[in-house]
Formats: sequence, C-alpha cells, structure tokens
Amino acid sequence: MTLSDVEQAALERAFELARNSGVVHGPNPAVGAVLLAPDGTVVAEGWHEGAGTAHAEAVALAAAGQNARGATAVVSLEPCAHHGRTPPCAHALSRAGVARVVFGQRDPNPAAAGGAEVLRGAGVDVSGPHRADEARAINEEWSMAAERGRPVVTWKVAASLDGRISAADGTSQWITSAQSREAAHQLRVASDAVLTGTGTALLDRPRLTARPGGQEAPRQPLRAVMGLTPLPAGHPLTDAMLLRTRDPQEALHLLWQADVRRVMLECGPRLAGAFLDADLVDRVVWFTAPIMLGPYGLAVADGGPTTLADAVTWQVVKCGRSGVDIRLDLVRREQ
Ligand code: AOF
Ligand code: ZN
Repeated sequence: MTLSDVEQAALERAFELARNSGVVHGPNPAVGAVLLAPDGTVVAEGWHEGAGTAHAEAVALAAAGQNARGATAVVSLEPCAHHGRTPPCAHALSRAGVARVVFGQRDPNPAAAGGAEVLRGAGVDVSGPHRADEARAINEEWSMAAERGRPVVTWKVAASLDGRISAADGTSQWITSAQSREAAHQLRVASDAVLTGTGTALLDRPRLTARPGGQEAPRQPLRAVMGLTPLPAGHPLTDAMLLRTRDPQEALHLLWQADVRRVMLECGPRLAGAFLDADLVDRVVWFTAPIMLGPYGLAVADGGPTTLADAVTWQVVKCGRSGVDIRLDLVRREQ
C-alpha cells in the first residue's frame, strides 16, 4: 500500500488539479488525474470541469493517447464504474492499457463506486485509498450529500440575543449587521439552492438571490420555495422553483433531482422546526445580534424535544465576531 515518491508527488498534483478545477457546485465532484510513464515522468494531466463534461481520467487518457499503455494513473477519486452522463473510467483505463491505478478518496457515490474492483478484475494493479481525509476535504459537501443520498442542508439564522428572528409586529429587517448580511450572501454564493417556505416568502418577500458586495453574483443559486400556499402574481419568487410539499424529505428529494447537493435553508420558525424534527439539518450558521426582541418571533416554533435528554447537541466548529454580531458555525454532533 505504500507509494513511491513520484506517486506521492503525482497524488499531490492530482489534488491540486482538483482544487483548481473550479468545480464547487452541482452534482459532480472536483477531480484531478495524472498519468505517469513507467520511468516516472508525467505523460498527461486532466481535471474534471463539472456535470456533463469528461471525467478527469478520460481527459488525461485523451491527452496521453498511445502513451497511456503501461502508465500509472494517479487520481484524487476512485475511478468510476458506471455509465452516468459519461462512460465508466475504470473500463477506459484498463482498455487504454494502464498498468497501475493509485487513488485518493474511495467514491462515496453508490451509483459510481466499485471502480477499484473492476480494475483489479481486469488485471490492473490498484492502490488506494491514500490520504483519504485530504482527498475528501476537496469535495466535503459533495461527499456528505453522496453518503446521505440527499442534499446537505445548512440552516442560516439571524437572531437576537433572546433567540428571536422577528419582533412582535413581524418586522425582521434587519436584526443583524451589514457584515452578517454580507456573510449570508457569501453562503448563498456557495450553495446550489436557497430554500424557504411559502410563509416566509409571503411575509418577507425575499428575493433569495446572491448579492455579495451588493452586486448580483454571476452564478446564482437555484431559488426554491416549499409549501402548499400559492404565491400571488407579482411576488418576487413566482419564477423560483415551487416545491408543492410541506415535507422536508420530499423537498430535498425534489431538489436532489434538480442536481442540487448544497441547500441553504433560510426559513421561518415552522419550517425550521420541521427540518430539525426530521433530523435534516447538517450545519447551522447562527448570527446573534446584541439586541433583545421580547416574547414573539421564535427562531423555532414547532416540534422540538419534549425532554432535555432528547435534545440534539450541536458542536461549535467556529465562533467569532461578525461586525457587532457573533457568528457561530455548528455541525450536528455525531453520536
Ligand atoms: C466526475 N468527474 O473526474 C470523476 C467522477 O454522471 P457522470 O458520468 O459525470 O458521473 C458522475 C460520477 O462519477 C460522480 O458522482 C463520481 O462518483 C464519479 N467520478 N465524476 O464528475 C470525475 N472521476
Ligand atoms: Zn469516471
């Protein structure tokens, strides 16, 4: 299972190609591949540029041509074994005469996994996973989604010290500082979809677009609204994706089918309760403004544990200031 220095360097290079590929959204991972000749020189490199385009291995094989014969393929992710939008890389590698395959992360996508076994079955020497944590970190959210078979959900909350997201009359703009709102737009930029409920849509009339620095980002997340209440004509979200359900699981399934893997949840207290009760919140980004809003406007108004022992504990992974506010980044504590 040990790698030569040349293979180690090639794996590092494959990680770098993946990180620089620009793939940070959508249903496909960032992947890099390097083909090494038997003497250790680099024959070709390749990287993947997103869903529908050739996989990293296929790009490298095409660049190498006949020189792939007898080569070692070093890939950041286990080569795929399935016909998805593109043909299986495991077969392409063995057909091209590649002698050895080194990979970083094992493919967490059940539909595509098994490439290592296919390659071994074809007589190719396979070594991996290597530096799996590092490789996984390149595609952390994509991996989380693949493992769960549903999009990863980040719930963003802008609340007061007393955990309120609106005042008694429903006003909520703006509880948190401009810096926190800017950070929220950055979170939208990093998401495949921004999801809210019809209740919040009707009450706040949010646009849900990503506007970092006050400018519409060139690439916008899908805007999605879930619920059964229709939006009136002229509402800013009538052209958003309408998910006619109140069930978080069903909404996530519909979003998954629309190629969404990273969902940012920006919602009212009832939808938040439904997602929490269904255990479908993976991360929370919680902004606390140093104000008190009184007894109305709870961040979560539905569900919740009936006794303390049943309460979910969250783990604080980051804690810091955001303008005059406090920002907490939390993940669900693994049991
Ligand atoms: C990629 N790029 O370089 C590799 C991938 O629908 P497809 O055919 O593009 O297949 C996507 C799956 O293939 C993906 O989820 C992953 O499991 C596997 N490997 N995908 O997009 C690549 N090597
Ligand atoms: Zn592939």
